[in-house]
Amino acid sequence: MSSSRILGLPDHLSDLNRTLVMGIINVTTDSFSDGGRHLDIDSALRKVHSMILDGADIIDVGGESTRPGAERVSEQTERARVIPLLREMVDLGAVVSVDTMRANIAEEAITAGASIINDVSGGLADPVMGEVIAAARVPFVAMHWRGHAAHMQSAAQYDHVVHDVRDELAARIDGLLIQGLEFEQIIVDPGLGFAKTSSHNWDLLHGLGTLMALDRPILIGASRKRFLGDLLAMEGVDRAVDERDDATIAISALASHGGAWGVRVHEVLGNRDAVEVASAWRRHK
Ligand code: PMM
Repeated sequence: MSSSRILGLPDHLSDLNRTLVMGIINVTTDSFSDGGRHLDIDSALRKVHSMILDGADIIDVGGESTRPGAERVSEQTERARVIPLLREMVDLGAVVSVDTMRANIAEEAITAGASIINDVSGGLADPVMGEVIAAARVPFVAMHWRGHAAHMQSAAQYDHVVHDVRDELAARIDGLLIQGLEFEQIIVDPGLGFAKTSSHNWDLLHGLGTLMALDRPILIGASRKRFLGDLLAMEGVDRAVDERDDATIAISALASHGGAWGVRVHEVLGNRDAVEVASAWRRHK
């Protein structure tokens, strides 16, 4: 597992000798896995509470779907979905990450108690994001991104996907440093499914070691994604979204063994078990 320190991460998460588990709560109408399920605050909080009991280290809340083809929601809608829920999550004792591409939402979220900002655009979608994160000195997940969801699949063209993603993430790190972030604030993510085919996703998982050359902790978001549906298809029919958790757990075990800092997942318990197994495996080598 990457031993790189992360500036601003709560102490109890800095010293764990295992991959962290980030549970997902999407407060959207159209996310591919849990869209529409958590739009009311009580149902969202029940899910958050159960993820905490299952051992989530961090809960990532998002108010805008980024599935391929999705249209953007307004800032006002995103704010109304995320900020009141975030306050309640912080009151419950959760370490909260906010999945947003908007600097204004990030800034308000940090004021309301968010510990981490997770930006699928790595700071590219909003030119002010870097300045906000630099000033706040919170950890920042910079995901590999080539454009908004509505058009991203047409950008899934690479000479060598692992080297190209590594180099584009390195350029993103440089850009964020120029905006004033500290190197230790940055967590990177190859962005599985974002301008990636199934085959690109597998290449990137296999190439985790190459991405480690960036010397930053790596977050992996494979949970329930379409490439798992493809892999497990039977008689030409993709495996249903909510029947992809066992495959997600297998990826978490392998990614953890391969050195991932964190896994972003919909169902926490099995993934937490997987990273514990990987950690025991390492300890007994
Ligand atoms: N995937 C989704 C949304 N946010 N954030 C990071 N850092 N990495 C990901 O892979 C990622 C993300 C899309 O999945 P969802 O709709 O299930 O949240």
